[in-house]
Amino acid sequence: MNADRLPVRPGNVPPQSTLLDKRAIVTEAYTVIPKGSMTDIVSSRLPFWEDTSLWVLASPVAGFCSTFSHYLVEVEAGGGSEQPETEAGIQSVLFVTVGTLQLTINDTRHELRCGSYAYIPSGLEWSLYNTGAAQATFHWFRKPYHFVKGLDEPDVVVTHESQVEAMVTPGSNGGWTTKRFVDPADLRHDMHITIVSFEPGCVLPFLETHVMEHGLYVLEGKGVYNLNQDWVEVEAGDYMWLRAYCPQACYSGGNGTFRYLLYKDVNRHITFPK
Ligand code: UGY
Ligand code: MN
Repeated sequence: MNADRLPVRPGNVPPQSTLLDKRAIVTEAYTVIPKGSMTDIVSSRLPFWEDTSLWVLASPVAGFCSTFSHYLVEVEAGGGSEQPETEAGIQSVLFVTVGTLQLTINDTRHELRCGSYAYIPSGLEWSLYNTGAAQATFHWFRKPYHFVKGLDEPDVVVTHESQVEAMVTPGSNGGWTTKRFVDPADLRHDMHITIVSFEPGCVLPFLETHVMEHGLYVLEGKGVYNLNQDWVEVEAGDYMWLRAYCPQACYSGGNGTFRYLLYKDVNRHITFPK
C-alpha cells in the first residue's frame, strides 16, 4: 500500500467554519457514510471491550441492512477484549487495516497485521488484543450463521491478503480483480468478504442488480459509483451500503488503484416469512 494511500483515520469534529459535508446520503436503496461523518462524537463502545471505540457502519435497523452488521473498530495499545462476542450464533470476519493485534481462538494464537483476514465460526471462544505500541484499526463483520441440515459450519480461516490470489474478471484485461479469502465453492460459507480492485480508468461495466446485499468500505483510491441511477463520488475511508437488488456499477478515478472491502451474503435458499 502506498504511504499516500494509507487509511485515513476518522475522528476529529471539524471546525465551526466548515461547510456541511454533502456526501452523506440515505435512500431506500443505498446509504453513503463518507469518512467526514465518522467523528469521535458518533462512535460507540461495547461491553467487555477495553480502550476500544467503533463506528457502526451497517446494522439491521428498519430500512437498513437485513443480514449483517459492520463495525469499524479502533483499539488503543493494550486494549481489546476477552469476551468480544456476547450474542449466540454469530460468526465474524475481522480485517485489519492499521497496527497489530493478537487473536486467540480456542487457545491458538494468531498475530494479525495490516491486511490480515480472520474468519471465526459462531460458538468458538476467542479474544482480541492490540499488542502493538500504537492504535490498531480493524473491520468487524458479524452475521447470524445460516445453518443448513447436513452442512457443517466452516473452519477457522486466518490468512493475509498477500497470500490470496487476485482473480481477474474475464474481459477486464486485468484491470478488475477480486481477492477471495474463502473458496466460492465451499457452500458452508453463507457470507463472503472480498477485496475488489479496479486499476485507474477501469470500470464495473454493467448495472449489477442482484439479491445479495452489500457493504463496501473504500480501502484505497477514488471512484464514481452508480447506485440506483445516482452517481456518487467516493474515496478511501468512505462507506456504502447497498440493499438487495440495488443497481450498481462504477468507474475508477485518480492515478492509483481504487479498491474496497466488500460484504456479500451468499449460498443459501431464500427463506419465507412464517
Ligand atoms: O460480486 C459482486 O457482487 C461485486 N462485483 N459487486 C460490486 O463490486 N459492487
Ligand atoms: Mn455486486
